[in-house]
Amino acid sequence: MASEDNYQEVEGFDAEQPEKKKYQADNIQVLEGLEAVRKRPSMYIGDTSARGLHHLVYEVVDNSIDEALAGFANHIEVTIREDNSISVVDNGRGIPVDMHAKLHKPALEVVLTVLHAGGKFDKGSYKVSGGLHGVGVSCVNALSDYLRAEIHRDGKVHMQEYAYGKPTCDLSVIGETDHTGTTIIFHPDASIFSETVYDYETLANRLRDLAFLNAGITLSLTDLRVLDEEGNPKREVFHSDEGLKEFVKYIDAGKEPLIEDVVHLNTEKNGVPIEVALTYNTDFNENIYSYVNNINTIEGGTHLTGFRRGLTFTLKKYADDNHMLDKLKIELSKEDFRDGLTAVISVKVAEPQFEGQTKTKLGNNEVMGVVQTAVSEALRNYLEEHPKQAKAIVDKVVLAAQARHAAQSARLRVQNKSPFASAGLPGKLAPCKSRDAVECELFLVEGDSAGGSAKQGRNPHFQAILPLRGKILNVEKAQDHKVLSSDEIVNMYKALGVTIGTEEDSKEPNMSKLRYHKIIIMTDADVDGAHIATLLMTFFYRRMRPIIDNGYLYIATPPLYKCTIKGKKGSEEYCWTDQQVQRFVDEKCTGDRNKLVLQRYKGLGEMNPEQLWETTMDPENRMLKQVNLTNAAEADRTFSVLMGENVAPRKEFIESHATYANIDA
Ligand code: 0RA
Repeated sequence: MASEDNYQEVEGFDAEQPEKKKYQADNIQVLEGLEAVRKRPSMYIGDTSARGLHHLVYEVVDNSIDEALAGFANHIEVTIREDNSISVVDNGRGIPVDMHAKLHKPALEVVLTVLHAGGKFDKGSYKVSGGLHGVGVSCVNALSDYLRAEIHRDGKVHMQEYAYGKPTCDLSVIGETDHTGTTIIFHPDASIFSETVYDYETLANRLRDLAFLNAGITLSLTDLRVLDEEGNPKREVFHSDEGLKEFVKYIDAGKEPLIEDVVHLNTEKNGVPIEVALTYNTDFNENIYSYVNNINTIEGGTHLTGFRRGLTFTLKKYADDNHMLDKLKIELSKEDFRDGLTAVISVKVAEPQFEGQTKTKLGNNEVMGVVQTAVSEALRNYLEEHPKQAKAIVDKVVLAAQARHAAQSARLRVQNKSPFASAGLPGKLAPCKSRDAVECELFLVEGDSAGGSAKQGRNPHFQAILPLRGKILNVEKAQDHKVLSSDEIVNMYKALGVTIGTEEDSKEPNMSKLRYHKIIIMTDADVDGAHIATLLMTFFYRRMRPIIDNGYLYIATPPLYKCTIKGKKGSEEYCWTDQQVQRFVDEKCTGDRNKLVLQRYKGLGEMNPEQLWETTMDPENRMLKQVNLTNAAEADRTFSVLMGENVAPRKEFIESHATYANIDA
């Protein structure tokens, strides 16, 4: 294909203009395009915080994924370099470097400087992958203070460099090569982004998703900032031969399967490629993850609705046809089919319409029916061929219906109008005076004694204390009615001012009367404390997700040590790490460790109210970690793995899923 044909659809191009004028006009358009991106970056990449920063990588990787999905690449290497620049290397055909006949520049330069020019130009194909906004690699270029493109093509290595979206040199040949491919190296512009440090886990999660979503492609992540004892950088390779089937197994790794199989379909209907995998476990939560063109559709949409309808109708019909519901006295609700369900849905849509608050809800109506049909066909075949597994699933659905019935009365307990609730506030709560949720904080404190200290040490104007006795119920393993008859959990609902509907189908919490915008988990700095913190995080994750999504959940960090200079009153300092202790010795004890009196705190209970206030509760001094769970599938898997028998990984999990946020500074 001639490159002329490839690029004829560059926006704004007018073929009737005289040659010279046309050239200028195109140039202006190019500059205005990238200037617009730099002026209003959020319009193009969502935001300029950590999310936008990572989005740059997704954008470049998605171009390589497209090349792989077109059948020309199977390997994508992502590297975080020492200076937080990123390199993305693929083994595709290489971005074309020949002169663009009409724009008078190399095709590569067009791709890197014209908005939306990076994708495919022939009408028949569509950009299958694509970051959330599908803005193209030129946006990445505009928002980088440095970008280097190296193209291996036609036996030569071609190279060009850019700054702030503008070329700083002409395209040139810098060597010879025996293969083809594209390398993009970029360094985000610190004057645009509020955060410029890449998070390994965030990128790893996205690349892992992409490997499951695009079977056969190998993606790797290397972090040159982190070296092991032998000097090797941190590195992971992601590859899946079985696609979503493996994805579902990966998510359910910590769970007990209800059926051993994963029902897997991979088909195309009316030109819509559809891949779905589903299984059931013995837990009671629903975990459905849906993707459109490799984008996680957090808000769902027509593909998800089609899936649910296909699942519900097919299971219900199978159960009816086989007289499995004849004796059941209660009506089944569509929710009953989803207890213990884990599923991933991936569709590729030529012209996706994204709606909703975060533009992650698919609006295309034509997708609903095709997904429903595909799921119905595959599931019906599976049920007919596997009567034993089919019975296990239907039994579970019936159990869910019965549990839902039992939960209805239990649910009334957390309603203020219910006869169980007195004035609405639990007796153990020490409420704060302020009624302004934005400034109010609720401390969930491990144990009555630490709770007592916290009550004495707090600032009662905006800090409320709710002591929790020991371990709260593991909501991962409990049905609704159990969860809602636990005193500790009912107390949390009441203290927070959160209610849940009395409607049969409603599991959704009503947050409109939420009393606190900071909910702070305060536990001992030991293994039990970490377990309690994880149980609480699981509770919020499963039952009050908006608290986490809004960034309202925090973990307090009591110090591990108190350092004092021997015989010197008022010299004490609290330390959280061994390095801080060493610094205290170096600076305050003039390097003489004999002058150090080191007190190790084992639990919150060892601190008196003043110390607790000073180190852990006072917004001036404390360090809070904000709980952030950006990847729901990964978090879900982690919770079920953690909530198993294995104690050790919990602390590590909290460390890696809560970022130090000096939010009070
Ligand atoms: C346009 C046309 C062709 C390939 C590409 C773009 C391409 C883009 C990227 C971005 C990252 N990796 C990439 N690999 C390829 C087709 C070129 C041809 O016909 O040979």
